[in-house]
Amino acid sequence: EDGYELWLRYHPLPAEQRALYAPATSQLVMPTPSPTLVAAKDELLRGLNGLLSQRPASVERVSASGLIVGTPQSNPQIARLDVGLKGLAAQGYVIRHRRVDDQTVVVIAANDDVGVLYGVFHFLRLLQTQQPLGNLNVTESSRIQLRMLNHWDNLDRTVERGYSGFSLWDWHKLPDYLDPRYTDYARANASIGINATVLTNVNANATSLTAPYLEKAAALAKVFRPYGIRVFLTARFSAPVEIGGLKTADPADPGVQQWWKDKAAEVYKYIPDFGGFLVKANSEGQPGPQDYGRTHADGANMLADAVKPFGGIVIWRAFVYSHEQPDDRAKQAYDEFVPLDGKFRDNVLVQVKNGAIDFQPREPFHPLFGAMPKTPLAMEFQITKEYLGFATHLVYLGAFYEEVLRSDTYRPRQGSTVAKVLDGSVNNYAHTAIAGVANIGTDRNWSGAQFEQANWYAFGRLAWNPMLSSKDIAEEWVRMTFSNDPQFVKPVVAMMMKSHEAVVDYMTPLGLHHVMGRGHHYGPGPWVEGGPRADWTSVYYHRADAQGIGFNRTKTGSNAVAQYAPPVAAQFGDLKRVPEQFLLWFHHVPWDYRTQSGRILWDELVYRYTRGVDTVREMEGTWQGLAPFVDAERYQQVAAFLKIQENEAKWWRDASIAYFQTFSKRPLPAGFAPPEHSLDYYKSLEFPYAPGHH
Ligand code: BDP
Repeated sequence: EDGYELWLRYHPLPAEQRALYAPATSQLVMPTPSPTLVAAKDELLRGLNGLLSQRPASVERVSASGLIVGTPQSNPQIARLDVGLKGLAAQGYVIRHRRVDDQTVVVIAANDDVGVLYGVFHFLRLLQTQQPLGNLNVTESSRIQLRMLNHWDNLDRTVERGYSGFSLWDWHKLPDYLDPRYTDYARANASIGINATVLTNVNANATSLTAPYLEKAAALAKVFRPYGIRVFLTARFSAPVEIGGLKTADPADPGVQQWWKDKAAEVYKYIPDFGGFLVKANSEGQPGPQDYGRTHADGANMLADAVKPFGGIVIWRAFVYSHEQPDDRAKQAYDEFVPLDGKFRDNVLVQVKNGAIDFQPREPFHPLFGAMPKTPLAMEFQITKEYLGFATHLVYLGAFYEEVLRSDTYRPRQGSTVAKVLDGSVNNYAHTAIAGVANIGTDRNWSGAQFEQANWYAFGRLAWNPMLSSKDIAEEWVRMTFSNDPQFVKPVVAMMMKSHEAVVDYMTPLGLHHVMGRGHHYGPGPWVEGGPRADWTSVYYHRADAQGIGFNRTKTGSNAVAQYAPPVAAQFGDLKRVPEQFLLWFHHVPWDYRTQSGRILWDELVYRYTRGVDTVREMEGTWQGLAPFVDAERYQQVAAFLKIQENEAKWWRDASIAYFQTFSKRPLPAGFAPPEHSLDYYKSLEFPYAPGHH
């Protein structure tokens, strides 16, 4: 097995389990008047055939136990049953036991076809994870309207920060050839409730908005449509100049406004259910409204007006930092966007990264969450592991997503978690969205590594319901992807759940951040300095000196803490109360500062770096014991990648200790091995062909 099947791995269940499930699925009442229902039925039959070797008889009325599936419109039997569809949100579904025609049946029902498809996937998941089917009573719907993937895919098929091969979108052969993989991609996403995809990189190419490329995008949209997935594109702000022949892209210029209106109309001719535009503007050299003295709101609103007549939306990214380099990059998005709250059109969302710097192994939640009550904010997580060891390091991000989603913004009051800001319950947002930067490419296993699939999976499940437990999600995924055997499930879930803390330990313990190799972000580079921008170096972020280490973001420093609600600011700003995981994020701390363990800061750093490496070794040991439960191909790949991770964790530890010791000038605590090589050796390592960097 190469992992291609993902978690939709419908391999035969054990005989006892089949014997339990087979009678419940002997007949099927499921008319399929729409492509989505056809897809749902195909999936159901494929799943039952694989899991149970069962092909239910398609009937109009049951004469034995079976399944009744559909909407009140598609299936007259569902119209007659009261299964509680009233008030269910769009794409929600129910799964219930009922007595129909004197038979016990399972009803999978929804108000819309996509809900039915989701219900089918849920039902199959119950079988795949070997759940009891007695008295099913499932009601599911999502408060997050847009659960979206952001592909950072270029038209030449390279993927920015992609570590799993090339882009799935074969632009050259589109629209004529539709790779069957597009359908499998759609199935996988639909199975976890993902309903939107941005096909193109945020560092956008205006060519994607020309007619030939719109035709190609339309062909993809057509494949995805039955699976409830809407297509979005990134919009390059200077497109009117680059492909429109205009002299300016100034959003106040009537000619520019008209150009975008015409362009939107053209896009909707190709893709009638087009979702809208995602825009990165005035960030890292991308063009934007500020080039013309206009604000982010001016730019977003112009595009919003263009897509409005067609029901489209604009997702404007808050990942901005300007050319003038102020004292602390962490403050810039907040400073630029909070004053614009209330100035955006009602079809604009602002998409905010989970933290204020940039997808670090761990960051405190972004202070914008909760701070823009009049502007729907979308979450941007990164699924691809740009700063976390690329695809080879086993890091389960579900645990980190959960940590962020459950963080309390205290805006406007205690209990206003990031999840509640996102789902609109705090500020009554009209639009809600969670986006993830995809880790998907042409590798047979889709994500570059078997365990990377878990991050795609966890992202989708948490976007559907941000209150789910990441541990439960990990367990589902392990059961579906590998095995239901408790002797396998338990240790693997435990390994996944400690993997995030491990990477934080060996890369960025105690709130360190942005200390990776320059540009590619692969491997340790705490010594990185100089170059075009101070805030693209490591020394800017860790600020190690003879006295101590860490970025002072308190009142006596950059005062970035003041961007949080007062109770949060008070906690983060207080050396005694700041959660230790963010210690050096917010404070410059003396080397001999006593940490909670009783160790001084320097010793604690060494301890954590070492603990990170030790955890990876434990993970390797765990995996070694599990060979009997996994096919050889997937077993070997995971084992080999864990070895890479171990070596690189040690590289991180040793290089970081060797470097920071030049400031702390302290010995390693007793019993801790010195770095294997000299600091010069680590500094000399270079990776000109590290993947994924533009
Ligand atoms: C950074 C990446 C860069 C992206 C940028 C973004 O290094 O490749 O273009 O974020 O999100 O993390 O726009």
